[in-house]
Amino acid sequence: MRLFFGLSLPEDVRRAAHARALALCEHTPGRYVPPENYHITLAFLGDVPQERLRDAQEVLARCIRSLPAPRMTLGDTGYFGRAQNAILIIRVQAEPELSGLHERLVRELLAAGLPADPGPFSPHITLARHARIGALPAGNAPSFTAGQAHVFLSARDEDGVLRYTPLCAAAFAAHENSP
Ligand code: 3AM
Repeated sequence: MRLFFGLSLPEDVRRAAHARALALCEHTPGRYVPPENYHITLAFLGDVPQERLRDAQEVLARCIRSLPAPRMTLGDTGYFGRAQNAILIIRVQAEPELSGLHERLVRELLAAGLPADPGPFSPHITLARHARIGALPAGNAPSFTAGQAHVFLSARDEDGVLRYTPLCAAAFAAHENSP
């Protein structure tokens, strides 16, 4: 199974990201991602035997349970790759602790004998693939706090569309001021 660790988005942030995608698609054609797939990748594992899913989940839970939930802000719209065939993204501004978390996840995955792509780490939300970049207007820039992290399964559905399914969740440490 093809796995990665990621943060799911609060519903209002998912809506803000989708509104940006809708505003962009006229000038930047591409293969737009279903909004249910929006997430922030923390670490990419790749192919993992099913019997090791629990070990992966334990690495995630161990690495985040003593961390306060990270604060983030939706940043500029941008892209990876070539402007004619790009991955269209929203950059996510986060505290440096998020890069530290990525590095720790990679270290602990490798120590557990699980695969991990070492990076580089660049927090983002993917809006479209195979995009031809045109005007990139600014959009809403809400700040938000991550809720939970998940082990996601990446698999194509029967129509060949890539779907990301959260398999298990892990919680950040409760904040002192939280209810
Ligand atoms: O949908 P996005 O792009 O946000 O970018 C990849 C994708 O997130 C990311 O993991 C998610 C699921 O594929 N990723 C990071 N390193 C990767 C790699 N080596 C990778 N995906 C594939 N191969």
